[in-house]
Amino acid sequence: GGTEGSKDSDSPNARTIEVLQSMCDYYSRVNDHWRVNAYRKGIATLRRLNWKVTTYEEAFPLPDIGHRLAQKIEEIATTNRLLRLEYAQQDSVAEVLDQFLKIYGVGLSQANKWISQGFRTIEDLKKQANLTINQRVGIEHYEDLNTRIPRQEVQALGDCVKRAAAAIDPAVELLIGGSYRRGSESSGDIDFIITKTGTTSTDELVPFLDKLVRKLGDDGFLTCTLAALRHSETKSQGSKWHGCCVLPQSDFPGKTDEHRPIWRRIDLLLVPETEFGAAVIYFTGNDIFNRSMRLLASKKGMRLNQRGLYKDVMRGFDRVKLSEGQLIEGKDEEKIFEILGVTWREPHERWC
Ligand code: DCP
Ligand code: MG
Ligand code: MN
Repeated sequence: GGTEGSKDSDSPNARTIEVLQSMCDYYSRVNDHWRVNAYRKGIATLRRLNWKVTTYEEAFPLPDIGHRLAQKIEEIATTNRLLRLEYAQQDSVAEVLDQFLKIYGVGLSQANKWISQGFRTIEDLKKQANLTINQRVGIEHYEDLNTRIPRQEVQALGDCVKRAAAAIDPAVELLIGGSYRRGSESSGDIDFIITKTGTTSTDELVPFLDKLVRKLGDDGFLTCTLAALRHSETKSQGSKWHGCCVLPQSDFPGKTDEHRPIWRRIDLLLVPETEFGAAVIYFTGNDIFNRSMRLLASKKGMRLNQRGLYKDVMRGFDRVKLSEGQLIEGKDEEKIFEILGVTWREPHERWC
């Protein structure tokens, strides 16, 4: 405490007290009440002394100082530090890092930057002025966006989107991919693949997406835009939209009790019909399954990406790609499996 602090600096055991107090603060944070109490008593004993305790043998006989505390006092007096405390501090930085990495859109470098600036909690970050708009969304809705979406709710959210889409253009097809298509009981987000018969380019679907996003925004279904990327900006990965949505109260599966609407992540991917099969494979995943499919294609002299399966891809040293090759199949998911010589795997079998 404050007044005791000024006394501590005069004590011959000032450094020992300081380190033990940090250890005590740590135990207090992890709710180890028994140790907090033991440390407080031991620290009180040291404060009353007018001589410096440097060895275990000197410390142990003192009131309220046991075997372990006496060892620590000797360690601090001889090395000026306490390894146990340093471990505890490292653990807590690792925990903070974990927490920061769970903020939507935050990577290792941003998380480390905040830690080096002294931020330790989500609350600390909330008070900080210069956050990007997306970081602010990730922080303000930290709990929501880290809560898995029950399958039933993915379905209900999907129905809202499909209803709005049908009102704009009934010929547009929407498929929920990702973990939902693999049959997961819960999902991290909702992934939509959007196409229309006869389309050969994403651009043909852009006006539809604009209308859909506007309508769902007006309905209060979409709550924020995190990224809206045009074809030209995604290195030909199609046009996509990332944002958040909430389920209208009236559509909540389950029913009666008051639900606070939970913010959910939603991704919308536009693909022309000619690329639909390859896009569905990609967006169904999982990521490890995707990697193994791509590797297989490359071993067979082909190339698979989210737009299609290509042949005659020329590769040089270290399998570096030299030419794009010729498109073999993009439209039909099953045909891509066939051409690759892979037995068809149902989406729920694609966890690896
Ligand atoms: N994907 C991929 N590689 C990445 C990211 C995504 O291959 N680095 C593919 C496979 C995923 C799909 O995109 O299954 C959707 O991405 P999500 O991040 O939404 O992952 P999931 O839907 O599989 O899981 P979650 O329930 O966490 O959303
Ligand atoms: Mg997903
Ligand atoms: Mn997603």
